[in-house]
Amino acid sequence: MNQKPISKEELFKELDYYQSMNCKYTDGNILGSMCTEPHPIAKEVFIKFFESNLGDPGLFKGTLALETKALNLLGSILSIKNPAGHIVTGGTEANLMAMRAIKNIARDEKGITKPEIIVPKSAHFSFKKAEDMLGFKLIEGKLDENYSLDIDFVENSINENTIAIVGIAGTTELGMIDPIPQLSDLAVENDIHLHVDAAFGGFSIPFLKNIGFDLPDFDFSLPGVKSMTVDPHKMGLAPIPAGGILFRDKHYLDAMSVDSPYLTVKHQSTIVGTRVGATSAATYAVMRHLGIEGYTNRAKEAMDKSLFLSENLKKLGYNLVVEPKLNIVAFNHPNIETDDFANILEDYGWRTSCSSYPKAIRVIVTNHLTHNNLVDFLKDLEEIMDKF
Ligand code: 0PR
Repeated sequence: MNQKPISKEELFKELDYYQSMNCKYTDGNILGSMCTEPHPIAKEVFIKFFESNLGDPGLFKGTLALETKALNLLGSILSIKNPAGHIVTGGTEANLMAMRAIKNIARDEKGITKPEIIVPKSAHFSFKKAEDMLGFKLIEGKLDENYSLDIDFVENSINENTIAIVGIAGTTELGMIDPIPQLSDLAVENDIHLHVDAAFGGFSIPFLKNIGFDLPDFDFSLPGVKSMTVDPHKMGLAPIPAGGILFRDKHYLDAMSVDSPYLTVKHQSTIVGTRVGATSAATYAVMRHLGIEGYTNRAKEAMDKSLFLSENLKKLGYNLVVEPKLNIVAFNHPNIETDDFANILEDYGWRTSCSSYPKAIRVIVTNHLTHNNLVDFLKDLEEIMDKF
């Protein structure tokens, strides 16, 4: 480290250099990110609350109250009053917490020592981390022709060690929604836990359903659903790191609570100790600010743009993997291998990403993408189609 302090000017010159290396959502060429430019209100509130530590919430009672209020707002869009849970760092931590609670309850209440959890093949890799850290066996469920979890596979895989099923509402790669109502029935019949990972879809499915989009029930209105992941830092326009874990009741938090004797609260259920409070405040603020109307408009806009993109891709001769259910469009060039196609798009300045199953270019139509950005993208795709 430098011996003497350096001036703010000198420091910021250096920082500006590094910041200039970053992509910006507002550049309009980031096509593969579930995150987007946080809402200006969220940014302001984040800075206002940035010293809050919810690891010692007795010192930050106001921020703790805002965390509860943010959870209640999340509950209000996911059909549950007063959910138990936390605003955490993201979908990974939320999924880890859900798996941890489930595993502890199955061990303590049912004596299950070799637990198995069924997830779709399309599940986010955070479940593999959870398997590694928590020591359960992950059973990867096969997908049906719509890339959703095959219900027969689940039914046939349930055995005396099965402690949970995971359904995804908005898969990472394709934005598909698993058959959550049927999974809920299976969970109830077999007395096992159903966790719904709506990290991506949780901020759009409720609003799209409200305005008539034909999407399945996926939330706490279904009796089998006992926990849900929903991420404000994805479609919720909150700043990173803001994930949400919601449980049907406090029993799930108690099942993983440890004593924290010298803190202002005597028990802690979260994985991290010292934890950011600013995102709880910012999540609450942006949700209140936008309201149902604001999120509905954004979800609708993202879907309209996704359908505009998918229809025009088809017209140009590209192969869609599947008709989009949410705002992710996955497609291939008829003659170019996906990775090569991604490289060509990169040369044109587009930052796309590839899905792995099936292999395809995956465009997440987040709110930072304007109609004009998509028109420019389609122009380049037309040129690529003519060339190859
Ligand atoms: N569950 C689902 C369904 C997800 O899609 C993701 C992340 C997670 C859980 C984990 O969430 P965290 O990353 O918040 O822990 N899905 C995104 C993805 O892999 C994450 C992401 C976001 C990646 C922005 C890149 C990016 O630029 O696409």
